Amino acid sequence: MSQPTITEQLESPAEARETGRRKIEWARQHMPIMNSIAEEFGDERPLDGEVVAMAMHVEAKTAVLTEVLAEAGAEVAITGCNPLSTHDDVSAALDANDSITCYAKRGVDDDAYYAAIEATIEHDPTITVDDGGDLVMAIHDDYPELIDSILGGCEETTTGVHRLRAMDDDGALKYPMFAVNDTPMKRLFDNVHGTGEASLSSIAMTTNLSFAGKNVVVAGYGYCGKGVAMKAKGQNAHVIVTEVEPRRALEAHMEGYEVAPMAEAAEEGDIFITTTGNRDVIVEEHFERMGDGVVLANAGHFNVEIDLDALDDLAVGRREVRDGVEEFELSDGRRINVLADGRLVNLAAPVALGHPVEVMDQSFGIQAVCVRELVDNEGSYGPGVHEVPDELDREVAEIKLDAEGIEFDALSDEQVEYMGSWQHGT
Ligand code: RBV
Repeated sequence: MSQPTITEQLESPAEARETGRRKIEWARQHMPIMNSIAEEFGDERPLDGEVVAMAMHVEAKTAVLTEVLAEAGAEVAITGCNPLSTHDDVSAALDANDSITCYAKRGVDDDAYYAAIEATIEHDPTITVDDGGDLVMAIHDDYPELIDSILGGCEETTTGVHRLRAMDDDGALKYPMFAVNDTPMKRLFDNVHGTGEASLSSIAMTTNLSFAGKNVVVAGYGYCGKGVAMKAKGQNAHVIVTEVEPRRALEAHMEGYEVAPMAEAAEEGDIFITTTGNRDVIVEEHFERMGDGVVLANAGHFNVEIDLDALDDLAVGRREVRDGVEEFELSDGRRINVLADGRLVNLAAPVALGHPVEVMDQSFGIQAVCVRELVDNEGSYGPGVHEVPDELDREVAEIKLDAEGIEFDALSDEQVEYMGSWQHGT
């Protein structure tokens, strides 16, 4: 069975290509890190002869990463990492690039989603770039014969790194994977500011409702939850944080948020945003306590945080009240609104654009230098999850500071000596 590319699936691919190309050009104009890396890659062609398979959110910024890898000499096969985050026009523009084959299409069912992942694997990748881990998992489950010729891969997101570490602990991860998510350049910016801004803007655009004066419940106070809470506070909401980890609960408290169990927060909240990466965060007992008209959105990678099956069982009626908003009516007349089918609202709502260009420039800068690192050091990273070498993260930070025209200090020799010694006291 051969999986059709996006071009083969669209009625007017030429038109789509044109709008997609405009979106990519806009993003690229605002991605100084990717442009700097592209210049180096274009000269040195570090990926000549490599085949990169990617499963990521196929939209304009991701397209820039994809094209930069192609400009470095790679053949690239790409598909989506979520059925609702693909922009078909961008997908078509990418597919028109001679070095790139793109299978991503918005709104596909599970079978078509996984068939597209398999189609990228059929290109016999030597490198994989994943967001969430579905690609790496499919290779281990269904194409183990390819593992020997794979140099390694990179994982973009918290949930994917979590899955990989569990796999590694079981001895099941058979090639090296860089935890791109865990770098300072990624998670202090993309996870905090990117998730915060994009989740709130997607919710605002999808509902046309204000945050001001609302009780916003943020489930989880990891990097993503921190960002969502901070931005919601900045929009004049009263923020209630729910946590299961005592230090994080305390941190949220010390940062000025109300902290409460979900069972209590359920009664207070107007808007709920889940960011935990875990399942069953908002379940039946919480739906039972919520007020009329609440809005539920998820910003975690998978759609497991809000128990939609339980909500469906409770509901006497269900209808789409706005594009991207489904209203569940309960027997006592209360209405609970769920955004984007409980999928990550920052990317999967119909109006969502993903995280802002600037933060994705950073994340994808790390992706690009990690791919280069795998090729430059072929064979020196063993199977398993690897931290990204800190000098790569610093390299990307310095490119960004340079592009922003920001100068910063350097340690003197005496300071370096001082920091490296233990003899200095009072
Ligand atoms: N993310 N990608 C985008 N391409 O617009 N926006 C967010 C985009 C990534 C982000 O890095 C996060 O870790 C991951 O999506 C969650 O799937």
